[in-house]
Amino acid sequence: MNSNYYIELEEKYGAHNYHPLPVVLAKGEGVFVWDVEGKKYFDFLSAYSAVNQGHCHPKIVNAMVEQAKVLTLTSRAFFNNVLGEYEKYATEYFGYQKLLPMNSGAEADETALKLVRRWAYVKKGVPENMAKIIVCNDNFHGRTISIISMSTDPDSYSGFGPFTPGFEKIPYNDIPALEIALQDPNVAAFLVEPIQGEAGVFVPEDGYLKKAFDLCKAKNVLFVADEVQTGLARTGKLLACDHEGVRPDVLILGKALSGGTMPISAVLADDDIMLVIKPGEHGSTFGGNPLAGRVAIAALQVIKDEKLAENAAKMGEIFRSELRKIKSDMIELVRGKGLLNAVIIKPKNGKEAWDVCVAMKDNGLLAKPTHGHIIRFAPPLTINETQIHEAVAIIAKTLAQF
Ligand code: IF1
Repeated sequence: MNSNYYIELEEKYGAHNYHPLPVVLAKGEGVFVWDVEGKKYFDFLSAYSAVNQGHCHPKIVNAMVEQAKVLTLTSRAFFNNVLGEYEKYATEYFGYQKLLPMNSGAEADETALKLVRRWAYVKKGVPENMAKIIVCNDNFHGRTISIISMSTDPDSYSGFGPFTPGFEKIPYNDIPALEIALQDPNVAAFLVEPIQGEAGVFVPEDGYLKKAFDLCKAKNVLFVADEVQTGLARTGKLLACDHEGVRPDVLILGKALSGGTMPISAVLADDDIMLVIKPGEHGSTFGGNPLAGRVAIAALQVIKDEKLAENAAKMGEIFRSELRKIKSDMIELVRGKGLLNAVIIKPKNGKEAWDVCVAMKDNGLLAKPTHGHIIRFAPPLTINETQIHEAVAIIAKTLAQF
């Protein structure tokens, strides 16, 4: 069967909630994917940063296969012999006392919203149902009703009201605006992406996260970092917050926590925060299942063993400097950190980012535009220097075609 067969199946039987690039993938290995016709591509999206360890990493897949033969799911009605080991491994790995296991990134963000509200009532003395959470304009934290209630992107929220109250929106990368918002005594937390991914890899000015963290501490407000996309070595450090030495009070992880094999997410915090949620007050059928536990341990081990953060930092520098050498009037700006990068495309003769992505696909590299004119480039963190140069050559060749 060829690509059109599969595209038509999805058109006919699937919800139309995406507009994918016209390519049908059948195989992934490391930094490469192959379509049903056997054509090979560089994957420069990495499933939005869920495949940091490379497609189908053998150590992660083996951990999954072995555990899948023994026990995949117990629910939390019973204990199992994996969850505690995973919780110990991951809390020591990131330096927190407790971990609450969930599945999707959105579920982890929702969990964090509940956690900080409960903490505000129990520990800060905020009056019941009055807790506020400060968020940034152009944020992306997921697609659930409460999360889109925080969104300033009409594509995310319009037509899905009514919305969850209690969110204060301020400009990203704007310390004075945060200072003003923190005057409200009912603020429970400040929820922020260390780098705004969907907004187009918006890197805040140096020191923003540290200043924001210090302001929050001065007002007894929790600093919550959504590292679902920026975490797990993507930006050249284990966490993007590490670039500024900030230790979030609440850390949200997802995506590459499973190496792209299955949905695994987590919220980490210390006892004085995490223990405000009592038995039976929050949960999930699959949250903390034994299969996820073994897979997450393997996925985290690979990040350390293969020094993916160091590689992301090094390869990212080379990638950005090589991109900036490309002579093309369609490249307006190159920005990013580690291997989370974006190119702002200046439309030319009616051609824009989408057309560039389709042409790059034809030349063997997959990337996706975000918000019309920005192309995000985020390969698996296992990429090597030769592959970076090959990829840049494809990008340059493609832009020269316009
Ligand atoms: C889509 C991009 C979008 C996230 C951050 C939580 C979540 C995400 C910082 C929710 C998810 C995904 C969702 C996917 C496209 C992609 C994405 F930024 F990564 F490119 F949309 F903004 N926090 N991001 O980035 O995690 O529930 O999806 O597991 O919805 O189209 P999830």
